[in-house]
Amino acid sequence: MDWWINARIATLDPDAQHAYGLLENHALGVAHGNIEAIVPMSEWDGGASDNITDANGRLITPGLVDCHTHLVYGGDRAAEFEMRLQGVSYADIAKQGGGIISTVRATRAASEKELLQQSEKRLLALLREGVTTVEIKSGYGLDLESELKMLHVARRLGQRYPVNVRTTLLAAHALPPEYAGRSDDYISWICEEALPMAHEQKLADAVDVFCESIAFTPEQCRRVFEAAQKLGLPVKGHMEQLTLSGGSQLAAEFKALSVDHVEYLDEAGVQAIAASGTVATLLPGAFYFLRETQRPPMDLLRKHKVAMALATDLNPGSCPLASMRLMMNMGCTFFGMTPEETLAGVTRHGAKALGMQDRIGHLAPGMAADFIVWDCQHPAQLSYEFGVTGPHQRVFHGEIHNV
Ligand code: DI6
Ligand code: FE
Repeated sequence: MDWWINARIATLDPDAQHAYGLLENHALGVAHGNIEAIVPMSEWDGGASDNITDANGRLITPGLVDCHTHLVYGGDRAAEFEMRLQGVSYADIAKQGGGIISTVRATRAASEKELLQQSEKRLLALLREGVTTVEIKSGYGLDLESELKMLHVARRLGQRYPVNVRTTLLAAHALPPEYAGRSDDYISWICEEALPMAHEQKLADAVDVFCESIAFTPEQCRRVFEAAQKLGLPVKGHMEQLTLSGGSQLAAEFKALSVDHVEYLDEAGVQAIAASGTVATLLPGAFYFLRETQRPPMDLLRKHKVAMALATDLNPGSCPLASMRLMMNMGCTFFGMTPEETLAGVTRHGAKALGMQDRIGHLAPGMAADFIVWDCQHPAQLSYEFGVTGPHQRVFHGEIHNV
């Protein structure tokens, strides 16, 4: 067994009594990529082991989980950023054929190799900050070849780097120009062709929709969810980001893994997702970057005990910010989360939002040995500081992989 000794361990164990599941002066034992033991130093008897790492009082947490990204895309939207700064809204840019569709053009034009090269720098930025699991969506291809190309790049990133990659088909992200005025036909194409093909090629672990006034209606999203359900794929949705559409109740009906953004979510929606065990994924980076003012209903989410994940939404239009640490800080400053809520959001609840809570997201015997030894001691430092305290060691499946 390999050991990390003299550590402060924020286990994030759901059954723990202490804040953060914090254990002082403990040792963590790893074998075959899994956590085998977590014991107080006073009971540790592993001195004869080959591999002993002295954490010297440093903090260990689960590896970070970014459960919502669009990090595979072509091009960038810096010019659009300049327009928005001059007062043109995100929704207006989308209506004028810019926004998501301009990234679709760049993504379609990129070869698989180019897409991989452009995307890996964003992935690496996340990994360097302690991410060990990341979700990656399609949704900038919007035709069969390009959607599958995006998912294929996501899978290749997972093979090339020490990170778990979960892929999500988000063909229902925007209406491609070929289908202008025929959005129901586009939804039929998703249900009858894109989804079955992505599933057949084992390229999609889940299915997502953009349920919004500038994207697809709840009725259209229902059709996508029904098609996903038939194939046994879990669903999730971009819900109530810019307006209240009732998409969260729909998602709850389908036992969605998560509803994401949820700034405009009302109490009926909160109750629905609480009952279905659906995670609310908060994305403060998009809220900040779009200069939104409506915050998610934090008190209602807490009152109904909804698990809150926290993620980057990393994408070229509404959050080109590849930093979970920045999101943790923004979760506190913009949404009023506590540092304990943000840490749970990027670990245990992020894992739940991916349906991976039995393997990752907290530290306990039997869980995957994906964890970070931080250059700090107090877990609140992870939300408080940005660009100061980084990972001292990044451990993936029991092996040190500093990237
Ligand atoms: N909501 C978002 O915030 C991103 N996608 C979505 O459905 C934005 C995507 C983009 O602007 O490129
Ligand atoms: Fe998103």
